[in-house]
Amino acid sequence: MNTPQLWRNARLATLTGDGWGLVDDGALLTEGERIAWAGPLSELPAAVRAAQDHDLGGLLVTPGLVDCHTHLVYGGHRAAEAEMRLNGASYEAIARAGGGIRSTVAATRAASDDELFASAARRLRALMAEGVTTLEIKSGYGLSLEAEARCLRVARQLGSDRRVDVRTTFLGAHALPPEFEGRADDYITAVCEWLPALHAQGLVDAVDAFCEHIGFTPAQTRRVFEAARALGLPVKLHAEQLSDQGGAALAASFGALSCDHLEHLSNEGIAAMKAAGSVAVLLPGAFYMLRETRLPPIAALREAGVPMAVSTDHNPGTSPGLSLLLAAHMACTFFRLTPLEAVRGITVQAARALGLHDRGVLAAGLRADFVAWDLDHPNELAYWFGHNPCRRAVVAGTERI
Ligand code: DI6
Ligand code: FE
Repeated sequence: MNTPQLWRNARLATLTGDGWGLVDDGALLTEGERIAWAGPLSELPAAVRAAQDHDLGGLLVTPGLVDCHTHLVYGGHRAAEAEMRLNGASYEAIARAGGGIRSTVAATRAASDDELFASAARRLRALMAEGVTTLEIKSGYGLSLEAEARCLRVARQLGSDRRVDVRTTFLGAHALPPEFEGRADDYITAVCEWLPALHAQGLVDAVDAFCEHIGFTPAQTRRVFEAARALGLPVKLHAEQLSDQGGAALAASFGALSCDHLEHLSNEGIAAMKAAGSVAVLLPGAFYMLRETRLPPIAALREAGVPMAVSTDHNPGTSPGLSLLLAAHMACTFFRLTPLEAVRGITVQAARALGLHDRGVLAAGLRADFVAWDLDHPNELAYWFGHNPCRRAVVAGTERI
């Protein structure tokens, strides 16, 4: 298992340092789950030349893609709601009328474990086919202890065959379930009580909340974060998506891994994120689907040196997309990220948004997660759309077929 394996005849884009890290006639040496060496084949130490050999046929090799913000596990879908929106109803109006997230909560509660697993697995296959090797999955469509646990268990199960690494995030504070109507503070009390129970079952890697006028207030969000902190769990936040609630600064004060969406982010929020080292996760799929016009403050984030990640935000309401490459493309066209920023945004910065420092670049000592593409240059990852150039993927040193 730990026999060194040589992966050669590749053009590497290591993404080490600040650039693409291009290496022509490159090679990777893996040992078990790790990269033991990466560089030009001509510089490979002679002693390891006897390793098992894989010819990558001249393909471009990048780090495996990381989708750092998804709501992949849910019942049903919301195509009819999307149609209502196209006929003039707003997302907020639908949410206030009990549709939106709540209708997915009802469908999720009604689904069997097998149905939840099967539908999420279908969606996951689409993401994996395009080179995703790590993804985050949030709960947030169960909204009871039992239903949230079920969704998190399904998420864990999706990663159990080790063809993809799944990180779970507890998003109990996503929406108010109908049984708590008019009692949002009581619901937050319940969420804070569920968290230790879920954590004790090994189901929670991070904690998230939806801080918004149609979600939860900053004060309620703070209570959730305090519960997370008491357990030593990292936090992240759906912040400043539809309005400026000061959520990013609040999350940053808890050392948040990331603040996500951020169309309405203020300068104070940017400064707080910079100081805390929080990653800005940009979600152009939701921006597109909601036909938003207000852009996240990309130039100010860039100037402040806040790392920017890009994700699908896959969910049935505002971003039913299953292409991380399309998200990267949209981050360039809509948000004006450079192709280098977008590609770093779906690799190294996305890993950082999950608190993972062992992946996202190709370097010795890191996880051997990489993808071989039928492309000349990595800038093409943010160029083509509706096209999948992924040819091979290796996860923790093992090729996935
Ligand atoms: N923000 C979003 O864009 C999704 N959740 C959230 O907090 C939307 C979820 C949905 O509409 O089902
Ligand atoms: Fe989201």
